Amino acid sequence: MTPPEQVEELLDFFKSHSIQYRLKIGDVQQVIDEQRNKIPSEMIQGLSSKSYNLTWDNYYRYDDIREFAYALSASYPQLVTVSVAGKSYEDRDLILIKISSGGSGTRNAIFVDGGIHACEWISPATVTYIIRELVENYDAHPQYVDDVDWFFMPLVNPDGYEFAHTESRLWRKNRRIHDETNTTCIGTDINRNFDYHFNEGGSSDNPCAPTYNGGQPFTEPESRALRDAILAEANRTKSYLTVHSYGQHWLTPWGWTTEYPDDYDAMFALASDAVAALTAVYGTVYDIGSSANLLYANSGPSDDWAKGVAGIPYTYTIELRDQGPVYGFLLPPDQIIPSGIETWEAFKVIAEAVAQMV
Ligand code: 0X9
Ligand code: ZN
Repeated sequence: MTPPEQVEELLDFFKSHSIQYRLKIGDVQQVIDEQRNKIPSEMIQGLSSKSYNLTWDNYYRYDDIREFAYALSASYPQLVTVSVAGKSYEDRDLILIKISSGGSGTRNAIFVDGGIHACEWISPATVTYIIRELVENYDAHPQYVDDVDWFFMPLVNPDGYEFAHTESRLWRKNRRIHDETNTTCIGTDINRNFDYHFNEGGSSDNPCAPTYNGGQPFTEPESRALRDAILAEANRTKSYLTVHSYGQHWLTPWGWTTEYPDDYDAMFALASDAVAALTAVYGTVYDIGSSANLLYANSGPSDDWAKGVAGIPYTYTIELRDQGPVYGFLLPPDQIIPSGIETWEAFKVIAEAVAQMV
């Protein structure tokens, strides 16, 4: 991005250095402003509930997401248990939602998280949509809850998320201050802070960088809380789905090497089935591949750790809508419900497969 008064200088620089360029968004602020106070679409009818504010026609704040969790557990105490997995740096509760209809902890489990990156607002919006579908529409498809247990951390990085709402829309990291004497460079990329091939490329040890890895593994309260929540159920968790945006990629580990995991074929086959179900709804295309091969090298993300250390076999990073180049992280809120509807189809496929696993 460049401020208007520097556009001419930037273009001159490109031209004098023979650098090719292309305009993606002419006025980023205009796109951000347009997305405030969107008029509710007709699609939300039947989605809104009196006991919480979320309607999936707009991006909601941390407090609304937390209240949604507690409202569901109050309305459906047989299905939903809410706990606090830890505290964020700024002391917000990290909400963990368990959905289970019984089985005394013997059923196979799926662990889902959202909102690791603060600017990827479609992630917690889609994850909460899926939670709502499992719980409020339980009667329509009880098997997705009766055959597996679900664990959701819908907003891993609430401090960054709130900062993206109030101060800086494209903020990515958490909000930890590393050095009281340097408060211009703060925050760690939670998705570079996990202890598996830590700092082996595609992460930064510069606190000013958007991919700052924290200097050491698990320096961040949010990554520690996510780690501990995953480990608590790891022996029966068959799939870990970490929901990000954007790009429409269904990614497998690894990020630190272009080598494939030993069981890549099985991971690819299940991903293909999930993506086929997703695409069947609106034709939204996803590509499938390992992170380092499809995207770029990066190390210390939660999915590599969940597979490499926690031993969860079907571990995916899901990069939701869109493909860019226009909206990217600024996905218009009228795409939340379509994203929820199509992603739910993919999650059903994962749940059916997990239910069968031994
Ligand atoms: O770079 C990331 O952390 C993820 N992309 S994002 O645009 N949401 O920031 C991709 C992480 C992919 N996972 C692995 N490399 N294992
Ligand atoms: Zn992300």
